[in-house]
Amino acid sequence: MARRALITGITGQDGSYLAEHLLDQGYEVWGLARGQANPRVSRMRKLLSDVQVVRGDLLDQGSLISAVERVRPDEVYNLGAISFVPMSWEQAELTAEVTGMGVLRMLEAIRVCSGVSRGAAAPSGQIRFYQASSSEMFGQVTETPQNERTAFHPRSPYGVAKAYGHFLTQNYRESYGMYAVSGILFNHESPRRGAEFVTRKVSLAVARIKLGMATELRLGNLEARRDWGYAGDYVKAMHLMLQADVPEDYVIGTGHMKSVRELAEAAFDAVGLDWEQYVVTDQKLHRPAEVDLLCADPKKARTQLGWEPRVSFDELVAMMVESDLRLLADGGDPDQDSSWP
Ligand code: NAP
Ligand code: F7E
Repeated sequence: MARRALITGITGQDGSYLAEHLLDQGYEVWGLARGQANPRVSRMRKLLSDVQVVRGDLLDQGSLISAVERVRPDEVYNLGAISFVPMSWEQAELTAEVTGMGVLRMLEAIRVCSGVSRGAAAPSGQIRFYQASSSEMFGQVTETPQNERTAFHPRSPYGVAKAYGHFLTQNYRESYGMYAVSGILFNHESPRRGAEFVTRKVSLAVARIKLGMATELRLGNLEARRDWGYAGDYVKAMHLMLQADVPEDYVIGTGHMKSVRELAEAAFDAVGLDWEQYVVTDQKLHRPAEVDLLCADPKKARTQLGWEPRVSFDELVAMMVESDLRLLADGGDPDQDSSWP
């Protein structure tokens, strides 16, 4: 019988790539989707017609229990979150509820449905749980590069909520013997990245400028440095983590960092334009507390899981710019559901 996976955050960037990867591996894939008329669900159904949808919301404990009872998954991937860092200052409580408490609700749904209790041995054939932790937990970094033992100093309500989810996942593993792990993923991008994140904001603006549809690109802090990789590579690490004999947490990244300035330069270069002619900096786009740099040490994932990123920074930037040029040239609107590449 096919193994069954339940993915929260199925309408997001990672949900789509993970679902494709698991379908390729022969899984029966279920996606948890919220809302009664969520346009992102219709968009997802068009791209991923083999994914089955179960309704649920990370804010609603009962809905998660019902979803786990209905799907009876072998593996649960908790990717659902408020994931845009600036929004976490504007809606800090909602971020805590979805990105933080949502992890507790999902773990409880699994615990209750599997009949796990304190002190008793975890049943065999238990549901394996993956939590989407984030390099944002490192925040104001205490060492570079960052590994699984680096201390956390989150700099946003998002980072704080992720740290709660991270420690809780570890706690359920230690308290109940549950197979529950976190992947501490560094920034990963793709043509399916939301338009609010800096890489996609840049690739869309470069495409618009090249096609004569825009004349400038407004950015915030150009000096921030990130370790950017390709989402299609990173979802493979999520799956590998749940296949390991022993449940452990892993850092996933490339080990190389670039600044936002270098990102803009590479993207404009890809279409033969000079970034300095078009980029305008805007103080309003700076954050109340910035994460100045993030750089992964992915040695543990390489040696224990055999995981390696395949797509380089330059290939990623070229892929995103080319995809947005095609999308806009074909009359697509990145904000409309049907235009998701
Ligand atoms: P994304 O594109 O922003 O997707 C977020 C998903 O969460 C969407 O499917 C959204 O569904 C869902 N969601 C929001 N509120 C929800 C709720 N109340 N109940 C259930 N689902 C809800 O994020 P992503 O880039 O794919 O990232 C996936 C996960 O990895 C997130 O947890 C993110 O925080 C984490 N992460 C991402 C990165 C990265 O660089 N991409 C790095 C580290 C960690 P709707 O369509 O209903 O809004
Ligand atoms: O910002 C700077 C900004 O919004 C990257 C999420 O997936 O990765 C992501 O979080 C950097 C920051 O991603 C603009 O100040 C400059 O330093 O693309 P971003 P993020 O905040 O790193 C982590 C790992 C996650 O877990 C999150 O869910 O770029 N920056 N100018 C800008 N950023 C944006 N968005 N827009 C600008 O105009």
